Amino acid sequence: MSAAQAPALDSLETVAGRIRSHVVDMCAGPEGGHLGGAFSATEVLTALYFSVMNVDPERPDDPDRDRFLLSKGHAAVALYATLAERGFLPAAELATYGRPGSRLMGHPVRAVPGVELPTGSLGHGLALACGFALAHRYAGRDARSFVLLGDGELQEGSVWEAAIAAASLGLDRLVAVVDRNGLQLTGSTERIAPMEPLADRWRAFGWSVREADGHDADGLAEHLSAAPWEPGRPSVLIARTVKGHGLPFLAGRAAGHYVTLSPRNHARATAALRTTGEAAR
Ligand SMILES: Cc1ncc(C[n+]2csc(CCOP(=O)(O)OP(=O)(O)O)c2C)c(N)n1
Ligand SMILES: [Mg+2]
Repeated sequence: MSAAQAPALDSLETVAGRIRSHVVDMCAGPEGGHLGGAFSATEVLTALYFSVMNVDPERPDDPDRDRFLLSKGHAAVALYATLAERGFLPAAELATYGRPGSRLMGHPVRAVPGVELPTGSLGHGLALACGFALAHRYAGRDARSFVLLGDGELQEGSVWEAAIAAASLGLDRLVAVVDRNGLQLTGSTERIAPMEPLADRWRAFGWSVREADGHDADGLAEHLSAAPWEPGRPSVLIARTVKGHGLPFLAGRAAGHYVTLSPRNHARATAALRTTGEAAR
């Protein structure tokens, strides 16, 4: 592990708890936020930024840094909270989220330190990450490129076009994670457009595939650190997650996709997180 990786004084679980707490606060503001998909992705982001990726908030433009793209850019609140916890931006700035003049908008833009490219229009992140991986190869750099996709997002044809390109180019420094929470905007992914057997689909496209508990940050970190899992193949980790994980009144419900938390629900969410945090200690 290089000096640029992981100021791992706290457990990944503790860090994930702090990220969730920031997200809840942001979602109680006037803009609201995509809380469900932020909470399903929290451990993936925690593992990447606090254990796996070679990034340094003091040198955000280091050409050798690993790259990350939040292809499911609507989960911006989780990314902002993670970047703040990792030191890319002041935690106090999170209070500006969604307010006039803030650089923390509903979807991430490059004005935010640590954000590589703007995302939010689903279906583009994998192709962009392929571009990073190819550029690194041409430059002779060892950096890895990570991208987080939503499972509903997989309905975009451009994802599979990029999957074909990545495999045929043998981009084994490219690592995709699918947030497999089983829900998209309006309901169940399997009812709207069945994707199973998802792992076999990726394998058929020439990718090296693993599946894991998407809320076990340590397990995720182990898998992601070890990528590439097969030389010459891009890697995809299917992270089994729950949308709104950790909030009993929203978990697993499409209604949690986008919320503006009322003062009452803000208090309920904060209490639920506190209980989870205490149970973890
Ligand atoms: C091209 C495009 N179409 C539609 C949307 C609107 N939209 C935002 S989130 C979302 C659902 C995404 O579901 P999924 O990828 O499963 O994300 P998650 O469950 O992780 O929130 C949609 C349709 C968009 N951002 N981009
Ligand atoms: Mg989903």
